[in-house]
Amino acid sequence: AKGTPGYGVSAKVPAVAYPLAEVPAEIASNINYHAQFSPHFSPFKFEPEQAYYATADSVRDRLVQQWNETYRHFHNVDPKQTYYLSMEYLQGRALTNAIGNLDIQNAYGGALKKLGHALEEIAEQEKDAALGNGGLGRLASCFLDSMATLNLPAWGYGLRYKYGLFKQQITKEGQEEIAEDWLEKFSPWEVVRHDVVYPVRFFGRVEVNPNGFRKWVDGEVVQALAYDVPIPGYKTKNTISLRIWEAKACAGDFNLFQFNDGQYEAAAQLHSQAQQICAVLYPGDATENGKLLRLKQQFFLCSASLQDIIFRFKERRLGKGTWQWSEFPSKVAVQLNDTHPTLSIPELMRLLLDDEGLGWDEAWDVTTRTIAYTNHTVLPEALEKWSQSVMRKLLPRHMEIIEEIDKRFVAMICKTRTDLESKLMSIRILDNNPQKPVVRMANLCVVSAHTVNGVAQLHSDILKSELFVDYVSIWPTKFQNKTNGITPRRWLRFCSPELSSIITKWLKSEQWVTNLDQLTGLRKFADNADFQAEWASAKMANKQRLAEYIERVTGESIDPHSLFDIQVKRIHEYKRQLLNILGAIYRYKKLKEMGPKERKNTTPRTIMIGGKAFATYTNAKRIVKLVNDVGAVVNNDPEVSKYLKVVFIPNYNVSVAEMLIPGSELSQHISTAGMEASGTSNMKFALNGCLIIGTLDGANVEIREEIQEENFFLFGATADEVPRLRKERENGLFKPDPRFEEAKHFIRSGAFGSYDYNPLLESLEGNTGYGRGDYFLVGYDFPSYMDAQAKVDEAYKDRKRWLKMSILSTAGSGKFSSDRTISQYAKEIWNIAECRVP
Ligand code: GL9
Repeated sequence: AKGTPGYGVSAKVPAVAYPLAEVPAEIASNINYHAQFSPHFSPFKFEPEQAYYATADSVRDRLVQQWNETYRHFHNVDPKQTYYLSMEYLQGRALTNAIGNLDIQNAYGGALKKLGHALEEIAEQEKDAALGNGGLGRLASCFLDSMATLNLPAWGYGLRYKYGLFKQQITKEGQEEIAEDWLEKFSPWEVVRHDVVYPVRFFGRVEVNPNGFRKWVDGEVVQALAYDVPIPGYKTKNTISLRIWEAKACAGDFNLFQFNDGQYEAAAQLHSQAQQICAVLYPGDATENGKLLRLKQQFFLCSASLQDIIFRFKERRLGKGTWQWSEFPSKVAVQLNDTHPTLSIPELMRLLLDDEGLGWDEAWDVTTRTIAYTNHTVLPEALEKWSQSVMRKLLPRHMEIIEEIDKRFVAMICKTRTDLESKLMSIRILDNNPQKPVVRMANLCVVSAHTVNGVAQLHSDILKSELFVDYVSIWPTKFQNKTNGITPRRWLRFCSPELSSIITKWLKSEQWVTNLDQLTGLRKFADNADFQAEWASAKMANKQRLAEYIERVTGESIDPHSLFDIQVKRIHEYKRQLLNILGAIYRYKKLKEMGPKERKNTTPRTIMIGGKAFATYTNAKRIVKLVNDVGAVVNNDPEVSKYLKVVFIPNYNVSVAEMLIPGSELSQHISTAGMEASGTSNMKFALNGCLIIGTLDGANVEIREEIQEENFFLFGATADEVPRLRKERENGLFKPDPRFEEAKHFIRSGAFGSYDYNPLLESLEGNTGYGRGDYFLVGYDFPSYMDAQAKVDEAYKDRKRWLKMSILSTAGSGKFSSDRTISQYAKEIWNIAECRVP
């Protein structure tokens, strides 16, 4: 399976710079041009929707120019380049981001005004590109933004799912999932490359020729067709690519004979099979998903991307005299975003062994020097394991290669590390348990990658001391930490222009946008009354915008003077939305018991919770239902609703986050310690001057260090206490706090309706849920959580103190820029350097 001649750079194509419209009048005419000549709609309509598409087309023209220049420059310089392989990207909207990064807000804002539209209003027309589930996918998108902004020769590979993450609707029953076809009309942000097509094979058999060479033949072959999405850097020409693959049948696969015979479905069978591959994003939320189709998707990404990478490597060697495969790792770095693209390892081996004719040792050397692996979770159910028989059927040659890697690893241990022989059962790649023989993908990654990293210091420490402890003794220098980060462009500069302009004004420079450490310069103004007043008014403007949004989508009117308390993330028992809502229930009960005078002395709060539950995760869906039921009672209680509101925010996604986060004052990051690898929304909230109530988990630990402990509301057991507490819990040694019992009892009394919440409550008791009774220690952490919440209420009463804490949160967030994270990957893992387009 050789790559067809693809995206070559022909000397015949001159590098012409077409003049771009600069002033609003010219831009307006360019937008008009697109409305007329990119005929997506009838010509005489120019409603916000048409205006959006025409504006996007106009902005895309500018991107394409920079993008081609970037590609040409990389091609000529031929630097070492990184390829980020990820099954998920959560790009969100592109228009505001592109306009912001190109620094053309004023020009486009002015142009649209001339055409009778407001930029903000037409930007709302864009559907989120939601080709991911949560933090892992959003991280990949933040990374692309930083790679482009840092002028790194790097780009992303992914899949072009037709249906991205489902749309969440809240009904009386709770969450309902609705398929979301983000390409329903089309996306103006992708360019199809009809000349970039690679064959990807499935099934078939291994043929051995007389001189012992092995070759994968027969089976079915589908075509991978490239779509490129431009990723502009901030205030730089560099514009990199996110290349997403679509699966297509081969032209000859349509059976005209069958069609003419009236067998229409059979005739198109191969076409519809191919289409299935990229039809849906698996809505997995850190759960193992043993679907054959999922394995097909993973291989499809790996095979197409590696063929493309090899094609480009060869293309750039052409005309440079002789070259050798051993140079490949000095030109190519491949980063695996979790184990989902692990098949890159055997696929690169196969391409080198069977197609390029390398010997095992040479191929292994090239592969292991090329590939690096990031682990994103320690949840056992999320560690991918594939059935050996499924793998052998779908990918017979890869299974052979994996067996050989496993065999050589075992031999190496038996020869050099007899002390580890007793551990072989758990550290080798194949689990040959006759009941259920599987391939352990994380083990394959650790054995094959030159670097393995976790995503926050605590998480990386846990990898080294628990999950991968035995490998550390074999390869002590393989393991690293790369604490996650977020892009300050999308997550502050563009989503909160009010706060951004105050920061720029007081720092007397806008350099913080690309050098986020400069935010520490705000520390000296934390007590300054003028600065505080400006800060408070920007936060208030954002709260008002958020309140309007909430009213629009939920019908609930909330008081912008109440404390805005937000928890938004995927719904999962380990993230403990249940702890939050039990706290809210207790608060409600106490407010009911108070007299009017006492109530007046409390801190009014609006608790907002949002997030999607995996469709088959019953307890997560029950939590969604409970939050909604509690809201229905509390918000309609005339005695209490002035002091407490509980709102479920439907359909949480990237663009909703861009609205919520700037308006937040307190956010909850309250996972059971040791379970949240990093978290990234914690960073977004802190950056926006939102205080955190949280456990010592994931990146919370480092955020608390950076913003100083007195500005962080800490509670809960620590990661090293958790195993002992679980044991005690199992042995009946746990004595629940009466407040916890009271909250649960209140639900059971039917205060929030007749829905049967017993299964959910029982997961906090006895020996149910995960089989081990309150595995997530909600009961254990409840009292310290409530105490921390009481401190929040007190702190909020003191305006000056709260504002100071808010300012210090932003000021201490510099470390959490994805620019810092990506610079570290570039230096410490990829060994790549800047390649700036002149
Ligand atoms: C995750 C971790 O759970 C998060 O703690 C981490 O911040 C991100 C990014 O490193 O990765 N791993 C994982 O499988 N998901 C994460 O969010 N899940 C989803 O993306 C749904």
